[in-house]
Amino acid sequence: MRLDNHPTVQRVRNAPPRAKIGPLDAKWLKELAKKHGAGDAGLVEIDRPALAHEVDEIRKVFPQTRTLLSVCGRMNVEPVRSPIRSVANQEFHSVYDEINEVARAIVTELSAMGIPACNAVAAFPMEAQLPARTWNVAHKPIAVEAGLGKMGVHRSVIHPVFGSFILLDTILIGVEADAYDAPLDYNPCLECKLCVAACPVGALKPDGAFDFMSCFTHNYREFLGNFNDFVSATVESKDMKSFRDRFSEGETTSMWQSLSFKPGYKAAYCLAVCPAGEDVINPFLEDRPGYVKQVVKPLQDKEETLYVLPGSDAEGFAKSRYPHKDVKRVRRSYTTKSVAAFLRQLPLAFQRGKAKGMDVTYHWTFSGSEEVQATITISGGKLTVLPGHEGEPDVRIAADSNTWLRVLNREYSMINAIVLRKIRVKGSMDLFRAFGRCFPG
Ligand code: B12
Ligand code: SF4
Repeated sequence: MRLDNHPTVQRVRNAPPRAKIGPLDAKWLKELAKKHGAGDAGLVEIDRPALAHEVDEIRKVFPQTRTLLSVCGRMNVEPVRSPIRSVANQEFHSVYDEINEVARAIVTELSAMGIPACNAVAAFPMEAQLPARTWNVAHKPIAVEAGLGKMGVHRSVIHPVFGSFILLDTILIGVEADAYDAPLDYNPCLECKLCVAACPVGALKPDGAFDFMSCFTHNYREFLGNFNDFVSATVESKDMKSFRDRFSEGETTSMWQSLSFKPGYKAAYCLAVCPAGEDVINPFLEDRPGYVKQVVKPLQDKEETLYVLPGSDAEGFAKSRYPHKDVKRVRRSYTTKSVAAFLRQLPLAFQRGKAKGMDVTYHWTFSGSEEVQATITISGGKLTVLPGHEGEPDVRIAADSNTWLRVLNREYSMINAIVLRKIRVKGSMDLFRAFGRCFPG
């Protein structure tokens, strides 16, 4: 049959022509979001310069995107603050489900009106196999541009009224709107640093720096990559005793609970203790020591297991700051698949406590299957990774890329690689070892 003769084609062609859609009424769009249950909503145009670095990722989800509708779901404060974390986790997961439903309802209504729209996922993203990052749409920078809040010291977005007790989602719309929102002109974060005081593994630093690896190792013990540690313990253990050294009976049961129901965050104390936001701040303003005693202390006093990488900043921090908590060493849970990934992961794994006093430039030259040059500088507690060779190095490292990856992934010994000259270090071996200490596990 010719396309022109197909009944669907004939019916659609004979229907009255559809009116051209857009630009959409911004006020109406935000009210639509609230009607479907969003706590708040804001709009950003796709070509906002502050989001330029995100556009390619957003377009992978929905290429026609013209407008970003940022929405938040509101969490109840007290459950998030409960020292019993299953209670807090239930609140997180319920609101993730809720905000996904809200986004879906908005998309359904827009689609029915002929407005193309697509909801990006709100809960932990399911793209774990992507090489660079596991999420496409980064909700935080969009929410900031949409005026929904600003990032606080704890690096989550704080809403001016609801405070830190929000979860985010974004609806990608294929039509322009007639007005867009601007970022807030102040930051609701009070800089009280209670989030820093509450984090059990010291992942948040007073100057706003964030130790991704320490948060990921502890808080996400039963998520994503850390599940690989459970699998490797199962495969590698020669008997039940050696398995239980790595996973106690309680931990195995807890892993089962995470897999059967929804994964349990081990902490999220940074959000729990945050007093910011007009609806939240009163108890903090009225009696600050009383607030700390009631909200922060129970989380600090809680007896629990803290998961750390051997030799990490978190290990030293947790042992000295929380002697009453059990500090358990666990293994790094992911493998590094390429030299490019190694260089990308360095800032996430960097332990600045281990870099104290260092002022060193390393020139790396990888050969073999990946030919890459990089300059890595560790100075003033900061790490910089640049492509190519820049400046004068203190240490030169030349490595066969496959061998380097096998050493990183604990499949081959560093000493063998050096003896067989597959890895060559020119300069101080002490400085080379100091480099390794900055990336434990
Ligand atoms: C990656 C991620 C994480 C990572 C990194 C955290 C981070 N600060 O970005 C980990 C796993 C540690 C994490 C933890 C948590 N997260 Co989270 N997370 C995300 C995710 C998927 C993307 C974050 C993002 O856009 N970062 C980009 C920039 C803006 O963030 P940044 O802080 O400047 O930079 C960090 C990241 O870029 C990260 N990074 C850079 N490259 C790479 C590569 C990889 C592979 C990874 C994993 C990370 C990473 O390292 C940087 C330094 O920390 C979003 C969901 C989404 N699709 O947007 C949720 C999200 C940010 N998380 C959220 C929440 C609630 C949490 C937790 C409280 C979970 C919990 N219940 O314990 C903790 C809080 C930790 C903290 N203090 O930040 C909420 C925040 C809501 C809000 N009010 O802002 C979001 C928006 C999810 C949602 N739909 O609501 N999260
Ligand atoms: S706890 Fe205090 S410092 Fe931390 S994000 Fe909230 S207001 Fe800012």
